Amino acid sequence: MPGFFITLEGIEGVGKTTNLNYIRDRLERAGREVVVTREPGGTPLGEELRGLLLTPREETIDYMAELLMIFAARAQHLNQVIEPALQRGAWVLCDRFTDATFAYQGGGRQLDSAPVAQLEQLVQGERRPDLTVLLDLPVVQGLERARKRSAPDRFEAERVEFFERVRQVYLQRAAAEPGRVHVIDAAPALEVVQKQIDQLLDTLEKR
Ligand code: Z5A
Repeated sequence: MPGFFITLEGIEGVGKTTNLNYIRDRLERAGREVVVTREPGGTPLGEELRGLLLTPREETIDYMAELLMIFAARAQHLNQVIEPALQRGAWVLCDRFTDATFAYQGGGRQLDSAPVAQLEQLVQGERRPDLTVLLDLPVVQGLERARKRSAPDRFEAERVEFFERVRQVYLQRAAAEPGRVHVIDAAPALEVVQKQIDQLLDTLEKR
């Protein structure tokens, strides 16, 4: 039986990493093989590209160059990690995927969404996540959580308006694809957020 591809999305500090680990633990307890990975990254080449993308630098990275680096990492990640795992029946949990590209490069950077969609088709073919958990939180709250945790990277140094555009694109995508993208209110205490995640997983585990 083919595996199942779950992605976690949201602005910074919404709790993607925390909840990814929570989902992994629950699936493993249910006896599933789980592959946890992230974007940009997930392979040696992808992790090098991630370093280039996230590290603040003096030279401004051209937005199209940024987009192509993200899809270069994604091509490697899909072919080396995600597709083989899904083919052998594993559940893949990925911290961010192409919804992030529509949200950050399309929304945040204000690049036209057409090249993002073209690259999505070129790199992924028909592959899309089976389920996307969108953790939604007001921008100020997300940035507060992220900044308490570590120094800002090249994206986190952006202004609040940038993240407002990112959040809006995420919410638009959720509204356009309600069967795939499930919005979870990430504002309450972690136990309350995880109760919402449990309800979602209960429906999946019947599969
Ligand atoms: N990027 C892009 O531009 N285009 C793309 O296509 C892709 C990515 C794929 C790296 O992402 C950057 O790459 C990202 C977009 C860009 N921009 N940035 N920055 P990333 O996912 O590695 O980085 P991130 O979004 O900054 O993740 P994060 O800061 O690690 O946040 P998180 O994983 O969502 O949150 P967390 O670490 O689980 O939680 C943050 C803190 O909040 C932590 O102390 C938790 O204990 C706390 N927390 C979590 N939940 C709660 C609740 N419910 N209440 C209170 N406190 C909580």
